[in-house]
Formats: sequence, C-alpha cells, structure tokens
Amino acid sequence: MKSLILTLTAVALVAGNASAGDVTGKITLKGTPAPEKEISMDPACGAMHAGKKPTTRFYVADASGGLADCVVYLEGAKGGAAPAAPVVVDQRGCEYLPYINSATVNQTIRVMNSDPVMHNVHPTPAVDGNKEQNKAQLPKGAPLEFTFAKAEKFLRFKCDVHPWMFSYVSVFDHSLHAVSGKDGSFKITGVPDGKYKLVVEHRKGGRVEKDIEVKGGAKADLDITAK
Ligand SMILES: [Cu+2]
Repeated sequence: MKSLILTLTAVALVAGNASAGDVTGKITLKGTPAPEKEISMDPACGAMHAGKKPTTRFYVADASGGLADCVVYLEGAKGGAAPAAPVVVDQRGCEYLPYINSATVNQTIRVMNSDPVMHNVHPTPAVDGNKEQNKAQLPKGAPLEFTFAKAEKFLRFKCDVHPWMFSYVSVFDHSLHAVSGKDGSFKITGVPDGKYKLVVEHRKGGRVEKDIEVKGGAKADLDITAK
C-alpha cells in the first residue's frame, strides 16, 4: 500500500492514578488467500494507474506475512474522548486510502479528493443513529467531513461515480483501537493497566481474540487465517 496515512491519534486515558501504556504487536497472515481480483476502471481513473492493473485489496500482506488493514481493539473498553485530530481518508487514483480505518464516535472523518476527477462520497451505515449521507466532491475539491454517533464495525463508504471504490471505518465508543500497518504491526496507545480481551478483526479473514494483561503496556501477536 502506498502512502499509508496513519489515521490513529494517540490519546492518553486518565484513569485515576493507574498507569497506562501501549498495547503493541503484529498480525500475521496464515494460509494463502485467493488471488485479488483485477478492477476494471474507467479511462480517466485507469490512466492514473499507468502500467499497473489495480486490484482488490482484500488481503494486504508483506513478505514476512505481516497483515495490514486489521482492526485491533480492546473489547468492552470504556472511555476516551474522540481525538481532536481527524481520521483522514484520501481518494487517489480512484481508490480510497486507507482502505480500512478506525475512529472514535463523534471523531471527525475527513475525506479528501486528490484526484482530477469528481467523486461522490457515500457512507452507508447500518446502525440506527448513524446517518447516511451522499455528497459530491469536485476534482481536488474541498474536504468533506463526517462524524458518526454510534459504534459500528466496518461502516462502509462508497463512491456512486466509481462502483469499485470502497473504504471501511470501524467506529468505537472508546478510543482503544487501531489498524495494523503495512508490516502488520499495531499500537493502541494510552491503555490503562488492567485485564482486557484484545480482538483483531479482518474484513475477510474474520476475528481472533486473546486475553491480555496490561501493566504499563503489553505486547501480543496474533494470526489471521486466510478464508
Ligand atoms: Cu469516485
């Protein structure tokens, strides 16, 4: 994945006098997924991929198996206000970048258009209280901003101009979440000491979980098996 934009902003949770730390680790892909499918773009979008065939991005793993685009979170965690910094999603080459994101409820999700073509940004939430919207965005147009009031996993954004364009934002009612980077590593910052269930969800590969104890931080590696 090129120019992965890190969208997660560190927010330290204040939990009495308890200390806090980072939960870090790496997600590794096991097994071999089906080949990605070629995306046949229209000429204007295809021209931005000269010499390369764009494909689906269902499983994005590096040479060591590090699996990107896993949503990692502490299930049932409480608290943590929405970070002031937005989650930034760009449209570049008629693809949403990043493909997978996480956000806190009421955190601003800012959608950019770096392309010389028009897009139509259309989040399609499935949870009551999250609002469907549908906004045109001119070539290299002003950013659009969205917020969602309720927790929802893999809330889909699509583009009504380009039917292959999707991005997913998992929205949490706490701030203890992250998305694995292109080497499969993740970092959830500011986790108060305590016992947690660490959950990893991959849109195609499903869910795995692990009980962890955080004492000034914790480290946990997990595997996702290709389906
Ligand atoms: Cu589009």
